[in-house]
Amino acid sequence: MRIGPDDALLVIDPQNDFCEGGSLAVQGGAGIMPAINRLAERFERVIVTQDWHTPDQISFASNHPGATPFTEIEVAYGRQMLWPDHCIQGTPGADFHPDAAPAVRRALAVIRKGCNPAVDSYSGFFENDRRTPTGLSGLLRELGVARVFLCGLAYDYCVRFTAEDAVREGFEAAVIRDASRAIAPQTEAAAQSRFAALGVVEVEAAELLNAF
Ligand code: VGL
Ligand code: ZN
Repeated sequence: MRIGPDDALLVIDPQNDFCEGGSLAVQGGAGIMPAINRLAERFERVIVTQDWHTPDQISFASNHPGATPFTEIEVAYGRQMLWPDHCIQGTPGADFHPDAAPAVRRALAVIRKGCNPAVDSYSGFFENDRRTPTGLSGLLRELGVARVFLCGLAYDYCVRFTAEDAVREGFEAAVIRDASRAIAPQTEAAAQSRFAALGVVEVEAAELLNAF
């Protein structure tokens, strides 16, 4: 494997709310930032996504009286997991984690997602209706990117759905396993089998750093 100008690093949601002390903390979340920074330093093209919700976001359990986080409901576009309030626009929880600052500084673009209160968005490409684009596909295509390497939070949600949509949009996709962390073991296993089925390769950061 060789990394070149038609490769891009996608850093998914390296935000305070997904790290220790945040409202939707992923175990070991902050711990992946040093690896992400090392990778970002080497890639010519770095793009960061940012979960960016309004307080009335449909996927917040708090907006459904009597509902609890981590249960599912039926919405207009299908089943939707309910979450604790997180990554609310302009709050410290939505800010990038300070340990991710070097990678964020390198980014040529920040793609914000989940801004529509009526539709959640895991993927950096499409909202959870799987139809409304964020513009990321067009950006990558115009830059001549053919392959994307994904890392960040969380492996089993936003990294997973971004990787799936990358393949659907005609990009090659690889997930950097040790530069991502999952919310739960069950959905982590589900993501792994989807990756295997779709041809999304799983790589290690050290392997990639040797490929420049
Ligand atoms: C995410 C759940 C809700 C993620 C975002 O970044 O994986 N997960 N919003
Ligand atoms: Zn979210």
